[in-house]
Amino acid sequence: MSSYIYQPTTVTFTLSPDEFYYYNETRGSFDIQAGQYIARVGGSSKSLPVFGMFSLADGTRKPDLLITNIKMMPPYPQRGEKVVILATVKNQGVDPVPAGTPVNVSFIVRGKLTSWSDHYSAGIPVGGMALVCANNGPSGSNAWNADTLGSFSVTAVADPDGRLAETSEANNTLTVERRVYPPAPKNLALKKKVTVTSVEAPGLEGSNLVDGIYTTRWSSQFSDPQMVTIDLGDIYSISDVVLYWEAAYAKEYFLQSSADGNLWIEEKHQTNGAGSVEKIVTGRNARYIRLLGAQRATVYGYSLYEIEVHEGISTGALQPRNPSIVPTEFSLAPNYPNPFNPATTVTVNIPETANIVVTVHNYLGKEVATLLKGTYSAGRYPVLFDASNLCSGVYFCRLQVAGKSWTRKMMMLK
Ligand SMILES: [Ca+2]
Ligand SMILES: [Ca+2]
Repeated sequence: MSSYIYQPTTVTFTLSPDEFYYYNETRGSFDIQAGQYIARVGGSSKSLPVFGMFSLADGTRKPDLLITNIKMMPPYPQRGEKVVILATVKNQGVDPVPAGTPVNVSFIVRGKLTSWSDHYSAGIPVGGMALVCANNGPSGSNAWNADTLGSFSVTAVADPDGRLAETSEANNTLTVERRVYPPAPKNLALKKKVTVTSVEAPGLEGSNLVDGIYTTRWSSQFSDPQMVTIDLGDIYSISDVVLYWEAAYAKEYFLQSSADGNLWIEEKHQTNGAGSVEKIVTGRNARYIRLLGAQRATVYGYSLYEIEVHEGISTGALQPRNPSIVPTEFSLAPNYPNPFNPATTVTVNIPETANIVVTVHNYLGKEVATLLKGTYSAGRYPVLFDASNLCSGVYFCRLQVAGKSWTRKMMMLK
């Protein structure tokens, strides 16, 4: 005869609702049946000698609101745009939100209450979802003004004042990161006055260069030289000029700009043009843009679908800020913000009228942007460096005046 020593051991089982759910066809939801349950434990499924009993009682059926996503209109806002925020609210509880019961949502941008929705009362069935749109805000507007470039946090809170009894009140908040994008550069040439030296045939007039339609074109007579002049109507800060060539492009041309139509500055002398789309960065204040075709690439004329002249991303016609404050020396003020993503402002201090160049270089010394180029009067010039298309890393901003230069280190972190 052998003897056994029994040593008591406590085993704990945690049962979650997942172990009890069944699909209730009548209600169309996953339910848990109230009543008595037995839990059995043993060495195998045929031998479960240890058991315990417990019962589940019916609780109050409640809805459970959960914010599943935050959306914005427009979805990719540009700086300066009005943004309306929306939330998708799911009822993952076991009781519907009946029609007539408001489903309120507050929207918080960078920690500040921006707008809210208090007009949705169409009800949400069990397992259903509602798209709830901000309809009001602290200033009486339902829109948030996208005033700063870069990423920002936006939080939506369902039922913020706790009107609705839910199975969980702790899951009513969702925070996501969204982004404000730099505005698309404005095409200053659109519908402006164009003069051309010749037209190949009716229907190919110079006005086709600035009609905003990329299938209509200007074509010159089949001879060199030919010229296009665009009058922007006023002096603007110009970041670049884009040429959309047809098959009959220029092998050699000069692109020039002028503030008064008399003194012309050469922006580019192309000697080996390949047609297609060419972008010429200018970074200058000008009223007139002139394209002088010197040598055609084909036996045909000069033919372009469109010429775009993009406004400088700075502040239109660049003027010194606070003209009464005149700096005492040339300098680059620390950029703000730093580190930045994706844009930062550099202030250029100019004590007297001078010919200056402000460029940005990567850590290999390669120039990646021209921020200012030309003659500027005394003042402080804040200029925006937009690095949306560049990668993270160290950049150097460089100011050059009369053979001297000043450099400032900047850090972009994406
Ligand atoms: Ca909830
Ligand atoms: Ca066109």
